Amino acid sequence: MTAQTGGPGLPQERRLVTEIPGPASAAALERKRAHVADGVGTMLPVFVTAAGGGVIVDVDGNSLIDLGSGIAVTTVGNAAPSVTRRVHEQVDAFTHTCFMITPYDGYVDVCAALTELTPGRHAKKSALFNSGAEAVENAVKIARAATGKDAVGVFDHAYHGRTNLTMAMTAKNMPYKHGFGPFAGEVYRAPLSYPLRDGLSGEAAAARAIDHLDKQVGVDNLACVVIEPILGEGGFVVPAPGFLPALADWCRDRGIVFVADEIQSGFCRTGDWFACDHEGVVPDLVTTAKGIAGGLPLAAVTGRAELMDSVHAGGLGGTYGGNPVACAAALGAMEEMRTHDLVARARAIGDRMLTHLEKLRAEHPAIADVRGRGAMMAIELCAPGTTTEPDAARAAAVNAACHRAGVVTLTCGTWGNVFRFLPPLSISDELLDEAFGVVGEAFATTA
Ligand code: PLZ
Repeated sequence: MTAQTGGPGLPQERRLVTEIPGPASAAALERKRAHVADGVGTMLPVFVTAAGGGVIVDVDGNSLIDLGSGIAVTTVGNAAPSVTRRVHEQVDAFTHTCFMITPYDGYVDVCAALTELTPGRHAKKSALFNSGAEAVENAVKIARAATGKDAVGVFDHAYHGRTNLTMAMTAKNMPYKHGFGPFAGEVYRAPLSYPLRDGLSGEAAAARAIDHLDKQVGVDNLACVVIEPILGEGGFVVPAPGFLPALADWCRDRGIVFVADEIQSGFCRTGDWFACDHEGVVPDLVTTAKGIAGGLPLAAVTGRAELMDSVHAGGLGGTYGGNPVACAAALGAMEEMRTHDLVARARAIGDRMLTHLEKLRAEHPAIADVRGRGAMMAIELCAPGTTTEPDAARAAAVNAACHRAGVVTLTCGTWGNVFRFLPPLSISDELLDEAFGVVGEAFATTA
C-alpha cells in the first residue's frame, strides 16, 4: 500500500463510508490474527493509513475523530509539521550511533530542554530511554543508588508499566500482571487520595498514606515514593488538593526520593507543562515519555543533579536510549508546544470538554463523577445514585457506540468504568463539539 500524507493538512471531518470496521480493515484484522500474538490486543480494529489534526483515516476511507491521541502521545497532533520536518532531516543525516559510543547534540538538546521545562529551578540532569516503563525502572535505580535503600512506595490504582519491576509497581491484575509473576520485591502499596470514593481532604488522605508507609515499610527503608500526579490507566483520578504537596514535603524531610510519573500527564496535557505544576509540587525525579516526542519512542528521567549523578559511570544506558531520530522528534514536539502555546490550548480544550461533560452528567445519572485537568478529562460510571458501584458494562457499551459512530474513545480505571478523553491539542473546536455530540448520542442509545 502506498503511504498517505497525514498531518494537519488532512480534511478535518468525521466521514463514514463503511461500517466500522469496514471490509478492508476486517481483512487486515484476519492477517493480524494469523501473524500477531493474541496477547497484543486491539481495541478498535480500523487499520490506519494517515492521521493528523484531530482525525484518523483508515484503509476503507473512513475518517474518525481522535479523542485518544494514541494514549496521550500525539499531544501536538499526529505527523505534526515540526516533528516530521526534524525527523526527515535527522533520518537523512544519520539514524543511530549509540549515544554511549559516539554522542550527538540532539540528545543533549533534549536534556537541556527538560531542565528548563520540568518543575523547579534547581540544578538538574536527565538520562534518556525508550519507553515509559524503562524510565520508571531507571528512576528507581537512581533513587536506590542515591539513598542506599531498597523499598519503593507506590499507590492503589497505579500504572507504571509492563516490565517486571513496573508490573510490581502497577496495581491492576488483569490484563497487566495476571500469570506473569513472580514480581520484583520491595514494592509496597499505599492508599491514594480518591475524592469520589474516600471523601477525604488532601491532608487527611496524605496522613493516611504516610502512616501506611511509615508503619508498614519504614522511613529508613524507603528509597523512593513513586506517584502519578493524576492517575492515567487507573482512572484519571485527581488527588484532593493538598495531597501531593503533603506527600512531597514528607519525603523531602525524610530523605525519601519523591518521583512524579508524568508519563501520561506531562507535556501540556493537563493545561500546564506538568501536572505537578498545578500545585507547585517540585519532585526530586520526574519520568516522562509519550507526549514528549510526538509519536516516536522516547522517555526520560530528569531530576536533581546530585541524585542523577549518584550513579556510577556507565550505570545508566541502553542501545537505543535517546535515539537521534526520537530526539529530533522531541525537539520538534517541544517547538510545536511553544509556538502554538499548547498549554493554553489544553486549558481551552479542557473548558470545552467540561461544558459538554457537565451537560451529560445532568442528563445521565450513571455519571458519578466528572474530573481531570485540561485536555485530560474523564467521567466515572456507576450504578445510578451510587458512587461506589462501578458500571463497566455501560462504559464498554458507550465506548463501542462511539467507535461505531466514528469517534475514537478510550476507557480506563481499576474497574474499567471510566471513560477518558485525551484529544490531540491540534483538534479544532468544531470537531471536538461534534465528537461530544456523538458521545451524547452514545449515552442516549445505550441507556
Ligand atoms: N507510567 C503513568 O501511563 C503508559 C499503557 C498502555 P510505556 N500508559 C499506557 C498499555 O496498556 O500498555 C504509562 C503510564 C504511566 C508508565 C507508563 C508506561 O509507559 O511507554 O507504555 O512503557
